[in-house]
Amino acid sequence: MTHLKVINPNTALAMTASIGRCARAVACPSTVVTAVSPSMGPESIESHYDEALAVPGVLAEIAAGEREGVDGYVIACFGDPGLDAARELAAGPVVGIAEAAMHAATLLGRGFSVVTTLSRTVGRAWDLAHRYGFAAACRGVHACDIPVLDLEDPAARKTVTELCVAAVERDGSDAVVLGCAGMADFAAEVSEETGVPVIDGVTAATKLVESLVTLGLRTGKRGEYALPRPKRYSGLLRDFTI
Ligand code: 2AL
Repeated sequence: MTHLKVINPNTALAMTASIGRCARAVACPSTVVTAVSPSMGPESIESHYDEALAVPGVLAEIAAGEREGVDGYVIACFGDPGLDAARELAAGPVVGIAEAAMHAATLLGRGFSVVTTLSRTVGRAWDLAHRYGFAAACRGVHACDIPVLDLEDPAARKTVTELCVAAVERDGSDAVVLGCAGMADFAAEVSEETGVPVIDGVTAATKLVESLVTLGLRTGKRGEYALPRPKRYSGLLRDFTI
């Protein structure tokens, strides 16, 4: 049995439930998927401030997962908050949804478009495309200007779908990457309307982590991703002392 922990770094529990359903829909029958939100943090992540303050909650969930013997983790927010720090804490693989979706997109076509939430998140998506080595394949990042928690509204699905169709046309893309975990259940519909593969990072990261665990591959612990050196943490962060 493989135990995967899918961490929604925001505290919106309805979104966590939807993320869990999407991950379970693609996981093998022998894989147990636990979907969680941290006990502290922002209710949605759509700024650098939100992202920075989401990271302690994500790391607390990774630390708890290590005590529970979790085999691998998905960080289910498109900014991939705390990814490197999570890898330092975890023995098993940790994959972010932006990272997984961009990797998958480049296996399916030459160029992809990202459709994200607010305009202010466009820069972060580009930062990640550069970081992961996919800046040349990323043909455009487009914002629907719908806040994360409003994606549940049925009208949002239509707006996102229309933007994806326009993005494929404008960018000449071969694939679309959905830029928010709140769009996880949009992929089939958007794919039908655009006629191109549409990658939701939650499902892509779930299958990627599951594959790495099946292959017996774990996070490299020799250097940068070794457990952090023990030291005191003070104030609100005192419980983060290793
Ligand atoms: C996200 C996401 O995936 N979860 C969240 O709270 N914010 N991404 C985004 N582009 O706004």
